[in-house]
Amino acid sequence: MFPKIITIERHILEQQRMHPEATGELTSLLYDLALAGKIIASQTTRAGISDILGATDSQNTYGETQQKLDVFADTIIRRMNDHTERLCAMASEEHENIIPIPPRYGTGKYVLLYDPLDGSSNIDVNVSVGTIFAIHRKRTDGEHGVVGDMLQPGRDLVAAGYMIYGSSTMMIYSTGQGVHGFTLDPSVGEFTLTHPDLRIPEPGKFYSCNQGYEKYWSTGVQKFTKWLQGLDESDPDAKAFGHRYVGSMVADFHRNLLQGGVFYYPADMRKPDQPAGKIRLLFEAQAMAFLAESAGGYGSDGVGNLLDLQPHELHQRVPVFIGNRHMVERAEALIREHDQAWIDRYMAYRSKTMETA
Ligand code: P6P
Repeated sequence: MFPKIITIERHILEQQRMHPEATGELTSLLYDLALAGKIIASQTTRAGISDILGATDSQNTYGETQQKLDVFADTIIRRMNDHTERLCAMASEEHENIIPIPPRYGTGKYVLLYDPLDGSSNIDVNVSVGTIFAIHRKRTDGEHGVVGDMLQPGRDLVAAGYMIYGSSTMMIYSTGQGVHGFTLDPSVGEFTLTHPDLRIPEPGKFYSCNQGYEKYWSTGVQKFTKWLQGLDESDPDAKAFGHRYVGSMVADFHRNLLQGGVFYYPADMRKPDQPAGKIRLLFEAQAMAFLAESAGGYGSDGVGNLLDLQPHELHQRVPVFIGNRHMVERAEALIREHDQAWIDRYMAYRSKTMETA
């Protein structure tokens, strides 16, 4: 008897049937992203062979040097999606402004936000990297999308997910009806369903943070980090969690999704004028929080649910605590108890970005 093979196309179509109003555009958009993932994977898995390793002489909007694969991945996603008439605009972590659909092409009802190659600083050392994507419905008038179509809360996402280019190439996505994982079978060039209905295992097993920066974190986050190590004097019987940190958010999130755990990237107290840390709300955090919540977990900025944040700038940063709900809520409680000064600065930053919207 042949095993039942569910390709990503078949699965998305089955998901679509659960939405009678669906027109198939989202199905096709997700399929286009899967194809872009295959093409990107074809380069990331042979980066040392083709002349695609190393840095370009250009920088992105954050002043970070762009890796050749960053530019390649960004170009592939843009070109796979600019003519399909499913999108009315795109936004990329690698571009300061939104990417309009060229006038020669028609437009559609969705906007796509993406980080083309998250963790790209790891490429040259052969560590897993990934592509993160988020899809919103257009909400403004007019044919072409504008930045206001990008600035929507994660709660309103139509779909989100990532590709991870590691020991295998996988695509994980959710339309809010569970989280589903597909593994690329290179022999046939298809993503096939290998991880249906993923749920974050309880209790969490790992914590993921760049602990080298612990001395620069707020008191509440430092106490959270001690608790994770079983070193909280007020809870001497607390267990110690394993520590795993890759330095690619996609890879760290993926492990925690499959094995349970929390990923966090808090603000650096040395930079009081940057109370939101490093992670980008629209290109990294929203998608991961959407997936975490769809898999029974939770994503917070340390104060509240990341999905409820009303974004105000395309490249807005946000502190991130994402994974098992009990672990994330412990972080929130310790921050509430010890970090009022940071909370005040962070809330002022959030309302300031509201003013600039
Ligand atoms: P650090 C990659 O640049 C990224 O945005 C995330 O993928 C990753 O989790 C984080 O930055 C790593 O940052 O400061 O620990 O190198």
